[in-house]
Amino acid sequence: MHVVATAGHVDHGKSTLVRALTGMEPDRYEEERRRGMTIDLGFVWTTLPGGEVVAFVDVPGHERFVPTMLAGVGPVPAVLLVVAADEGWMPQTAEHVAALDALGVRHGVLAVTRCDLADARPLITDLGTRLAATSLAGLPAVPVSARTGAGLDDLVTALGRLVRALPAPDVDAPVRLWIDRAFTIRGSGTVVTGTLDAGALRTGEELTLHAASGSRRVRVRALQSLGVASPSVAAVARVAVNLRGVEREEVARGDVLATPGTVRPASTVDAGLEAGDEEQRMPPQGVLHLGSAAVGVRIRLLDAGGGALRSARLSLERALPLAPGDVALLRDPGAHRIVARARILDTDPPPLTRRGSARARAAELAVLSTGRPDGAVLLARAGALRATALRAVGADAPADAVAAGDFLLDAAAASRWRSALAELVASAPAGGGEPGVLLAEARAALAVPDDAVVVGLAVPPLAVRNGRVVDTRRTPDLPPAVAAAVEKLRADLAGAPFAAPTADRLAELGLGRRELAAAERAGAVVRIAEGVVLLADSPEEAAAVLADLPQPFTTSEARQALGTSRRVAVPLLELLDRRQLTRRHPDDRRTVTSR
Ligand SMILES: Nc1nc2c(ncn2[C@@H]2O[C@H](COP(=O)(O)OP(=O)(O)OP(=O)(O)O)[C@@H](O)[C@H]2O)c(=O)[nH]1
Ligand SMILES: [Mg+2]
Repeated sequence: MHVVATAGHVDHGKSTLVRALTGMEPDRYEEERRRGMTIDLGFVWTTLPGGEVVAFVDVPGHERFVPTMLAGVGPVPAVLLVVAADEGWMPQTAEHVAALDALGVRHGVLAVTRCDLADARPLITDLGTRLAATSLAGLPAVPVSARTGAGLDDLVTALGRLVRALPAPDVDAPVRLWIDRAFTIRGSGTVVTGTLDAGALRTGEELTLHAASGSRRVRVRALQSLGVASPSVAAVARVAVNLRGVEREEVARGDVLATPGTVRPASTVDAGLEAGDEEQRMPPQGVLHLGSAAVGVRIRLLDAGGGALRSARLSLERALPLAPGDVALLRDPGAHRIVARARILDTDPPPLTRRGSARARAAELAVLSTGRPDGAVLLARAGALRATALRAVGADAPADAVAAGDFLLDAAAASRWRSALAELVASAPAGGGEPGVLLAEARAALAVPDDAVVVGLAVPPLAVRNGRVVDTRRTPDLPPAVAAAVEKLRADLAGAPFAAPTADRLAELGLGRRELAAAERAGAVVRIAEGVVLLADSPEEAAAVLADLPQPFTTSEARQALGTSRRVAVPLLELLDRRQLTRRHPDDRRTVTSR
């Protein structure tokens, strides 16, 4: 399936045209039909003569509904631009084209409609000139009349050519579905719809719902695409997702369904801004449009200079699941103007506290946003960079880069760090205390940006156990009885990893003080408080669950998300703080640190 959004000035004939193409009614509401005007997004579809299925997202043209238009085109990479032959280029033609240009939409068809009312030819020349400087340059133009049917066959042919030329979606990518409609179906509950632009959805799977009220795991009860139920739906598709246990009031347009653990809501981000018009001043606030979302935003320019390329810190009124590389629009709703295209560069930027830190940050962001930089040069300069950061700037990773979690390491730097780490662990005091070196200590000693880098550097005979880098040759193996007991504990915790066993259960398993101490030294379990025992990898697992929450979160929110009691949650959070997996704020709330 392919999805194409309409665009164009109010009343130019968008809905009439897709109605003629599909035989379906895009204006769903009585009020729309009474006023002869599209108010909300419409969804219709058809099968082209070549067999391709095309779904249209029909958008409103009225200037009041530009935010709705942006929600419709946001996740859709192809457009049917409609201009009435008798009216020509109008203000919302211009605004819609500016938006499509800023979003980088290159695929589409230009329909010059109502050609029964005026000669389309001079207008086609005029439109060609106006589009020449935009991403839509060279768009194939078709004169048509929805009234007489003239040119409709040519339009169908052009649409066939358009969809065959669209890039194939990555169906293995994680899902980030921008919700554009939410409603209730009697007997089934809440249904949300959206344009699935990458990845695939399956009935029964768990997703993270990122909504205004927060983020939580939800389960897919049923799926439909174009009115047909299906156990799975792959991109590109219009999809309706029936969610289990979600109230209608909990979801709205602009919310997101995502593969768990892949994106995390951010409310402060750094972005490279590309202003359409260099002369205009950047307003201090506006609305950020991305996917189907529209969120108020404060814009703080970081660089003092002018020009078309700026960098800015954006403070969003509400957290959105953004990723580096996302392209969003900044719009000044008062002035009816797209003020800039914002390429998200960093979704977890450092605080700007010191004097001059904004300027220093701008310099860093400039490196990230310069065209298509050489990945090897960037990596050699930094030593370690997040793979997503390299990808966001369009740089390829050098072939000899070393992967470490989310990071890529320069090969020479990695080998230097490995020797340094081995020395550090060798010089750690042996004896009764905990073996090896804390991850955070090693990170500081090596001056690498993240614990994940240390984990990637810890190759045999080094290993990471319980948040410490140890030399496995110096760490004892577990006695068989203890190993067996730990396996039983692992089975106990399989479904509920944070439900620490009771004292009775520990006794039953034969895990007394000495056995637990041995299991902890061997890196099998972690004692987070007196008598509170979890599996060794549970702190990282907890951090991953908590990363899905809106940040910062309270202890009670964390306790609920982890499905455990305060007895466990409180010391577990303190352990996460110590391991720098979380950061504690003065008001006792916490943020998961970036990793
Ligand atoms: N003569 C003639 N009239 C047309 C044609 N296409 C649309 N119209 C008329 O133009 C008016 C607007 O059509 P719509 O399809 O509602 O326009 P729209 O672009 O969807 O409008 P919005 O959704 O409100 O932006 C209606 O009165 C249509 O009957 C055409 O090919 N020829
Ligand atoms: Mg319409």
